[in-house]
Amino acid sequence: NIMQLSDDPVLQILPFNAKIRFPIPHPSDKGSIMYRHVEYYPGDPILSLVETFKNDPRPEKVNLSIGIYFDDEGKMPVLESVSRAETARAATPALSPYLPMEGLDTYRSAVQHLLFGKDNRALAQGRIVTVQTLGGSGALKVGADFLHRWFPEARAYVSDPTWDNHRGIFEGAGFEVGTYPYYDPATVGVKFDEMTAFFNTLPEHSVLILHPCCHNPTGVDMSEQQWDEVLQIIKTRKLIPFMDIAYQGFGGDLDSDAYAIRKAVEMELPLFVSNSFSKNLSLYGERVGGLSVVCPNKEEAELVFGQLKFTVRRIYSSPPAHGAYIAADVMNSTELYALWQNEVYVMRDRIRAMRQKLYDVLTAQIPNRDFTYFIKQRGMFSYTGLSVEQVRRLRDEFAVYLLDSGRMCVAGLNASNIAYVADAFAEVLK
Ligand code: KET
Repeated sequence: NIMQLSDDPVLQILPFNAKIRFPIPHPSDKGSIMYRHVEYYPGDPILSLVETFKNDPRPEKVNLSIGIYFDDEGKMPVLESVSRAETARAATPALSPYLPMEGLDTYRSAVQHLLFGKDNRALAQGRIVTVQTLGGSGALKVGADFLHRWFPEARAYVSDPTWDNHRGIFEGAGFEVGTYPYYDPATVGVKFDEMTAFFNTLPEHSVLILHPCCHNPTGVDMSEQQWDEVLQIIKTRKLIPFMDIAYQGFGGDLDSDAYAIRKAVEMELPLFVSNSFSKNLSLYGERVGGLSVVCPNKEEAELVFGQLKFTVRRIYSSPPAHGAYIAADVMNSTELYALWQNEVYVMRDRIRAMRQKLYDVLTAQIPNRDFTYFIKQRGMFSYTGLSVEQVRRLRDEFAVYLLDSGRMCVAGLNASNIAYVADAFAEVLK
């Protein structure tokens, strides 16, 4: 319906997994013929909701939509570690030459240490290559372009459900994208047997997009034993694991959140890793990310590295410098690194505390319902199990914003709004 698309901002928000069918009717008819064939873009389900939230005049409104960490005052924090690095840098005005296609050296090695561990053998063997990218999204794009170019027959598979843009980026790179079974609403766990059975049907070189920690949107992660089993199947069937880690440090700790990555390297898998510092350095707008590829040997690593640079050259030539300098300064200083690590754990612990609070209030109000999943889920997100109708009621009646899928960004809760949100939840759940 044309009027609905243009008039009601809430109706523009599509369900999380909505398939958009083209052609979508144009929202207006102004008589132009030039761009008549251009398909209407109804907006992104996450980013559009943020806009709707901004325009909501109700003072009690609560944003639990986008994956951004807010502190207990409801503000996006400037980390002390980051601010010290910024101050030090600002003291010496610097030129801003182009970075090389692959990005800043000191940044790339810092990424490798954080993901794989400083003393990883594969690093010493020179078979892991890393390029700096425009956030985690840029890493996914460069990796997807590379894979589609060199494995043109391969299909890509994302978890059901996943972060919507996984599909978007891989389809944009020319992939046919399927889903693999993952989330089980009945147990609020992983459909492990179904998932592994599915992986066992896939042809060689199928690309699996995996969340090594803090699964988005469900908050449901695999155990280490489950990872071991999955990685063994991946190895046996010669699949290509592509691990997207955007929340390192928000689940367990910085090392344990990299368990699946390090285990895959130990098992000599041909691994792709996209990482993002948007959340754990609170540097969203700087676009600081990386793509790492673990290769069987140094010779192949050099071939891959060359093609990654070429891929970057053909998209945006070279990455932005500032955020990479800041991230490198934090990671490469013993003092700032220790400070940063602690700041990440403060964010993680605050999210955990909010989970606990929500659980406590809801359990007190609706004692016959099991809310333990709120405390078991990990990272920034919780799949609340709320229906689209309940989510819409939260938005319309209480100005509490979740994604239509029922995904809540737990980091949007704080001491001032938790009681209000919990009451609103209880109200729509009753
Ligand atoms: N991977 C995952 C799993 C992810 O959740 C995000 C962002 C990204 C990559 C992108 O990272 P970046 O470094 O910003 O390019 N997710 C949140 C924000 C968004 O949708 O863009 C979100 O899910 O709300």
